[in-house]
Amino acid sequence: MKPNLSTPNPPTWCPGCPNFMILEAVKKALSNLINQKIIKHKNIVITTKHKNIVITTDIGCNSKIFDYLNVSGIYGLHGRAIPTALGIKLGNPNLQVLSFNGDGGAYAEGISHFIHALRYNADMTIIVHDNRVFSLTTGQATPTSEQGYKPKSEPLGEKNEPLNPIKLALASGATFIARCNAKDIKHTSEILEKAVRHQGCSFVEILQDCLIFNKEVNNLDKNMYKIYNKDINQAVKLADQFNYNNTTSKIPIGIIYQTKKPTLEENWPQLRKKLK
Ligand SMILES: Cc1ncc(C[n+]2csc(CCOP(=O)(O)OP(=O)(O)O)c2C)c(N)n1
Ligand code: SF4
Repeated sequence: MKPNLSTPNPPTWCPGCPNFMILEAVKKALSNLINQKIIKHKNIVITTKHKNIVITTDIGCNSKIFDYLNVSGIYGLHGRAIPTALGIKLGNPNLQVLSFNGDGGAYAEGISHFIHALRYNADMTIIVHDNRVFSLTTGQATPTSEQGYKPKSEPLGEKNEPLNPIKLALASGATFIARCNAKDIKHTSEILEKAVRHQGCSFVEILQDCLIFNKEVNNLDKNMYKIYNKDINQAVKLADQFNYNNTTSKIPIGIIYQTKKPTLEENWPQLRKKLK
C-alpha cells in the first residue's frame, strides 16, 4: 500500500532546489514506516496501536515542506518549531513528532530550544535543512555560514567562526546525531527512518545547497563519506572533522552517535501514565 503523502499545492521552491530532494526522502521514509506499521496515516486503514504522525515547521524555504506533505501539523514561528514539537509531546506523548527547521531557525533564533530539547530527550525528531544561510530573507549569514561569506547585508564579510552543530548536539547530551546530504535521497531516507525509530530525541542535520544564496558552499559532495558510529570517543573525532569553514576537509555523513537514555516521557509520571 502506498500512502498518499502529496498535496495539490504547487511548489514555490526554486527549480532544482535540494528541498525537493529532502521532501522526497521524507516521503520515502514515512511511506516505509507506515507500511512497517510503526506510524499510521489517515489514508490507510490501521489499528489504533500505531502512532499518529504530526509535524511542526519553522518559517523559511525549508518550512514550505508543510504545504507539500499530506500530514497534520503546526506551521509555527521562526525559531519555534522545536518548542511547538515539545508542547505536542507534553499534550500527547503517543504522537510521533517530526520537527522541520532551517539552520537560521534552529541555530540562531531557536538555539536555546535546540539545546534543551536534546537535553530533555523527548521521543521526537529534529530535522535541520542546513543550507548555511537565511534563504527566504535573501541570504543573510547564519551561525553555520563560513567565515568571509559576503551577503548584501554584510559587505565586509562574516567575521565570526561558524558554529559546529554536531559538537553542540554532543555537548547537549543528544542520544541520536546524524548528518545527511540532501542530494542523496536514498541514504537520507534510510537515516530519517532510523531517526524516527530511535527512542529519544533524534537530530538529523541535512546539508543542503542553496542555489541562489551562499553558492560558495555548494557542492561539497566530493568531500562526503558514509559512516555508522555509536562510540562516543569516535563521535567526538567525527564531529571535529568538518568545522563548517574548510571546503577541503572530509565530511562524515550517516549516524555519528547513538545511545540510550531515559526519555522525557519515561521520566515524568504524568506522561508515563498517558503512554500506551
Ligand atoms: C520571529 C521572526 N524573526 C524573523 C523572521 C524573518 N524570517 C523569515 S524566514 C527567515 C529566514 C529563514 O532562514 P532559515 O531558518 O535558515 O531557513 P531557510 O529559508 O534558509 O530554509 C527569517 C529571518 C520571522 N518570520 N519571524
Ligand atoms: S532560495 Fe535557496 S533554499 Fe530557497 S528555494 Fe531557492 S534554492 Fe532553495
